[in-house]
Amino acid sequence: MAVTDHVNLEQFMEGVKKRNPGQPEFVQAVHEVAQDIFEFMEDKVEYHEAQILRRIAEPDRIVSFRVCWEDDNHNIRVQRGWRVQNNNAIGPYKGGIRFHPSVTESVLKFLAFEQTFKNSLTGLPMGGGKGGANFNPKGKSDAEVMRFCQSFMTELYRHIGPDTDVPAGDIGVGGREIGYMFGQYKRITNRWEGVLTGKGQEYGGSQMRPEATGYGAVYFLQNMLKHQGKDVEGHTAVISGSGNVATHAAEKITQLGGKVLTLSDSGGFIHDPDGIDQEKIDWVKHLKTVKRGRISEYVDEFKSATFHEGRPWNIAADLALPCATQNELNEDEAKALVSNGCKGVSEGANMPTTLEGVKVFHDAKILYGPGKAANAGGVAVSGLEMSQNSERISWNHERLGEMLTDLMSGIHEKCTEYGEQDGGYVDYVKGANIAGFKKVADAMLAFGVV
Ligand code: NDP
Ligand code: 2IT
Repeated sequence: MAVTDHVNLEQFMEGVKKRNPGQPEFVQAVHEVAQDIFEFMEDKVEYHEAQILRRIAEPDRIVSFRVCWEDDNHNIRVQRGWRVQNNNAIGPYKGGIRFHPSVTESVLKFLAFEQTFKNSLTGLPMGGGKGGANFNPKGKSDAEVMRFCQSFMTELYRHIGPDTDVPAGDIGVGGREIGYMFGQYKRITNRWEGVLTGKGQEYGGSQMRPEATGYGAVYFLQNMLKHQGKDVEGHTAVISGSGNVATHAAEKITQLGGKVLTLSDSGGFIHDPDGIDQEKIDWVKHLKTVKRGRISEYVDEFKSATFHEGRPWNIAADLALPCATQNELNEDEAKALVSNGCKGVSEGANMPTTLEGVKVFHDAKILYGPGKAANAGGVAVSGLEMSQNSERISWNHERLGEMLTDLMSGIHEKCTEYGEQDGGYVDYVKGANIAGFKKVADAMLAFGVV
């Protein structure tokens, strides 16, 4: 076939499925992007000729490795670790590390693929990567988590570096795990350098990184609402998750005068009709990061709330922020949100809504901010942490807060540039996909065939 006889979307997706058997999450993420990019590329022969989308959907490199560690009962345990380096056209690979039993190569490939577009949207020089292991930190002692992190880094260190690949946190990886991994990297290499972000304040971390993803997802929502002349104030919100992203999203919704009704974890959700105010959010943060407890314990402490199995999307609210994990909001749940009057959805998590669920939001023409735009505040502040480490400087909380709000407004603007439809409705998925793709694609064109 001549290069200009380019394949259509269906043929492209057939190829992706064939080359990635048993990897449904990766195929789903590529499909969501390819739908928009094929339309965008229709009259752009140079992208077809250079096979740009095909190249972005083929990770530059995947490293997979054995992670051995000893538990407190002296049993030898074996896990599998990965780093997926998807694309470094516009900067060093950058993206989180996830420790969760559900981690597979497919999950990490979808996350690294999404990260490539997300990082491009921030406007900062960062490529896309993701890593992790099928390790379950739940119920493990600090000493076990430390030994696991050290063993993980003993292999990972040779594949990363401040100008090569800069990991950070994600599900199951927070301040504690980043500390253990940074300590091991430094010990092996004898170098203090900004190789990880999300570090503690004492050793080069950004003052705003813990809050950045959740706050950013709310700023993105605020931008979407403002575009329609509305605001967060006076609105109710349902939020899933109770980790880093969910608690900080709840905090910012509350600060802006909204009322948060739910939080969740893998055991179920709590519904507090009185609202989850700052005092309750602080209690949840302590429960999750210090006591490492379950969200069901909330109802023992706060009598206004009830605990339910399942997910919170049937609770009526004006706004919804899925902040737990992928595919946690399906078609029926999307329909329930819409019929209960939901006006806006902002994704703190990565790909939390199924493709069918996204269609429901688009058909109903409600505001829908996809993760790669809405949750980009986290990696954006990671980018600022990288700059601070390279320059040996430190910005304060206030300055970083201004930078984060500017970054989120900038991402919103890029989405509207490419996503605004006739009649004024903004397709934020299309806007994010095209704006994110274009920068990476143009850089790749400049490099020739590599
Ligand atoms: P945390 O580990 O801090 O919290 C994860 C939360 O999601 C917990 O409440 C957890 O419940 C819940 N959860 C995880 N897996 C499942 C599951 N399979 N079913 C139901 N609930 C689940 O992670 P983060 O808050 O950092 O990450 C949440 C989401 O945000 C992820 O999709 C992540 O990729 C995304 N994200 C994170 C960023 C960051 O800066 N941290 C940046 C951008 C996106 P439980 O305790 O029961 O496991
Ligand atoms: O999904 C994500 O953007 C993250 N987990 C954060 C990545 C980062 O490098 O800060």
